[in-house]
Amino acid sequence: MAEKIINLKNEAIGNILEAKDEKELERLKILYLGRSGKINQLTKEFPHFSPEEKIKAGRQLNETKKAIEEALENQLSAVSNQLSAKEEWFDVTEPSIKPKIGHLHLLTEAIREISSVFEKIGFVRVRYPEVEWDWYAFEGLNMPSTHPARDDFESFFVDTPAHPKLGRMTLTPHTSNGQLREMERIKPPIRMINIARCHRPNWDITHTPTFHQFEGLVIDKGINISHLKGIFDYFAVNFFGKDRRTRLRPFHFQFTEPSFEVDINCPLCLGKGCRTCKSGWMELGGSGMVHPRVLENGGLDPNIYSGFAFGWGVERTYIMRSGLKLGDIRPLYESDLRFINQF
Ligand code: FA5
Repeated sequence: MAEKIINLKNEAIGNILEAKDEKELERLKILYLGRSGKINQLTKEFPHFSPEEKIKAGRQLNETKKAIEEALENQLSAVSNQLSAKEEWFDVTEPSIKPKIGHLHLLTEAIREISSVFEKIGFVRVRYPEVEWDWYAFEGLNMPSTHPARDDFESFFVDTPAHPKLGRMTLTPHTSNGQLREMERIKPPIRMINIARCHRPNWDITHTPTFHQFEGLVIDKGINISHLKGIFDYFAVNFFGKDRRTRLRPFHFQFTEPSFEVDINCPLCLGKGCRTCKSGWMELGGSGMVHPRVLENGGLDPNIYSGFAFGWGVERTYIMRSGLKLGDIRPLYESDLRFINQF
């Protein structure tokens, strides 16, 4: 009996390994393992065996059954792999489909370009908290809690307990918090460029609730308005183009004295006045000489040090660059690929 079983096993496995498709394997399964298959045929001989022979043959038949089942399973997966390999065959000489490659967002490019223009003349890019204490965003910048100038920087305050010295927390409405933070971090000479996200409850074609500003701060002995003007003209030429210039208009900020609005000449008429710009100039952002009280709040002696600061919108500055005609800044934050992929 033992020999018969071994022969059956060899025959079955040999046939299974030869099988080329699922249909043939199904036929072999019925032939060997089916109700009237060859294994069950052998069990018909059992009644003639002694109890010991029955146990021995039963065990051997079970092992054979298992081996045939395993062989069927392995051959089935080999056959289907071969079929799918055939289906996946491709011509390596065929021209390929160009993969879709992403690119940097317009604002990331703007931030990198602005940083690199300032870094070339020794400014250091820094980043400070965008959820900030009242002291750094307002109080320390000469805007006590009841001062009406705070209204210009409408803010999202955070509903957390106030710090005994630094006050409440707010989402930064401007990057000027970086002025005090930088004075705390290092002693002059200071040449900082702080680019960060700002938040104000605004929503129209030139205002979004989240936007970016870049804040420059220069502090040293003997810094005056001519340094401020020189840096602005350097930026105008290196970021906007060789014929671009800036001009200063008197303004008011609580944290700078004197304060200025900075304009840049129009790319079309270069300052003469045209239908697009009317006056020949377009507004860039705010600036001024750092207020002596702000220097003191930053731990510096205003009798020794002086400095200037400026804070401009990244979005506005970037779209003002000639060639980029964006009538509305809101799509910059709408993640619409039809818009983003144009740049
Ligand atoms: C300020 O925020 C001052 N901290 C700037 C400053 C810094 C003055 C240092 C003096 C010294 P202002 O509120 O004007 O200033 O904002 C500056 C620029 O931020 C604006 O010119 C504009 O380009 C941009 N901006 C302000 N609010 C928004 C907004 N909601 N959406 C998009 N850009 C905005």
